[in-house]
Amino acid sequence: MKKLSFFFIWCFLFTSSFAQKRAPVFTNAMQVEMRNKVKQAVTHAWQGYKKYAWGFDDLQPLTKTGKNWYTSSMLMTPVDAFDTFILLGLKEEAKEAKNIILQKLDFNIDQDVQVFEITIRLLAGLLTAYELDGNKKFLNIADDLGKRLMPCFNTPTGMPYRFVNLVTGKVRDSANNPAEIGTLMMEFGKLSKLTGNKTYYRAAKKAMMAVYNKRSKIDLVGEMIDVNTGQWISTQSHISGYIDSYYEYLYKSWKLFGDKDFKNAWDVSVAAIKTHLISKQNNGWFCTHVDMNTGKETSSTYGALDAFIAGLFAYSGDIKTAREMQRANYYMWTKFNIEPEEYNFKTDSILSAYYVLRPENLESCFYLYRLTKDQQYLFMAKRMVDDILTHCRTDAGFASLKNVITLEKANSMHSFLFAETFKYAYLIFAPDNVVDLNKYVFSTEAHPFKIIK
Ligand code: DMJ
Repeated sequence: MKKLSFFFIWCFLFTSSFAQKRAPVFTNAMQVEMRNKVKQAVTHAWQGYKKYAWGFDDLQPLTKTGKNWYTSSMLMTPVDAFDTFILLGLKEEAKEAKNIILQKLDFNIDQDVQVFEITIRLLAGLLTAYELDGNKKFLNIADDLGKRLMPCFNTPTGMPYRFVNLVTGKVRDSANNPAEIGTLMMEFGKLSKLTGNKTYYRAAKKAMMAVYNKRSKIDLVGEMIDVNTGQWISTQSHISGYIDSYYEYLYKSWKLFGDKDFKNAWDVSVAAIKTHLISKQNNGWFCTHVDMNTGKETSSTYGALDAFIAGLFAYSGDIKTAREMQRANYYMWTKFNIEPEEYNFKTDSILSAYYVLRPENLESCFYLYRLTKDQQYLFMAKRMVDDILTHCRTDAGFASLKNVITLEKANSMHSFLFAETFKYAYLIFAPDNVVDLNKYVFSTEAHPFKIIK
């Protein structure tokens, strides 16, 4: 009898420890639940925008007021949000956004605007709106905006000024950076493909290749360049803000347009990133900051913006590097309540404690899950989405955080919450065909652009 009960206890312990080791499964039901949660969050944020900020660029979720970037509104939130509503099947919200865009959006505004931000949010949003909805008015507004932005390229190097006046064409700020110079290619290129006006593609490509041609002997670019002289103003090199989406668009422009010049530039650049910027740590692989000429480390800074790089590695086929970098991204997220804007990965401490509802960490999870189907990325994404919904929600929408440790909220809700953060949060848990990566390339603001053969 004793022997028998010992046998049963042994069987129980063996099977339960075996069960513990089995990887947890992210079921279909869990995916449906996550999709619904994200949809509810989107409608909650849109209700807040409609109630307190209708017609403005952005909602300020704490004061419950609207805010414009410049002297009058360019409808940042409706334009950035429209394609997310379509992809999530939010028909009523899509109709409301479409109506206000087509009735009110007018770029005949006498003010200097930041070329990069207007391009990635508005030009991209309008182009995708046209491709997904089919209404030609979206394309006409995009074309009008494109023409108003074009004077920015009138420099000896072809690299654009940072600001242009939408009425007079007056330009200013000749100190620009690779991200703001290179992250025009998909939008201006797409505009050319849709309108037949090749000048957009040519101008954006000339600008992007001008940055690439100014790379150092070790194939890195700096952080700031004079667009008139072509001289580097800052030789800091990294994949953080000011450079990040330049690299993103080298690869994505190749995917979207099939132009081999972009592929060659990407291949050279990514090899340099791997040699000089990747820093292998116990918590994953981070990207560091170095001098573009010597490759010598200047600061071990990483942050919320940098997190896009894991997704870009995955998308470009280097899954091993992508996995290691996402391990670092997730560590950075879970070490605190939510990832901080800037983080020193060698001292394991925060440099800038705010969080502005950025998407990049989720974006990388999205690419890794799509391309590996490894469920650990669904669990990672669930944790991040739940954290955002828990810590950033207000009764008017969602707020940025002043500090990821204290969780004190800040009075801003960027339009990229709709365009990117919510979109990737939803798509990770959605079937692949909602956006087929063989047919679309996401812009840096997560607007899906159709690949034209
Ligand atoms: C977005 O506006 C774009 O992704 C841009 O390239 C940099 N990051 C913000 C969101 O964090």
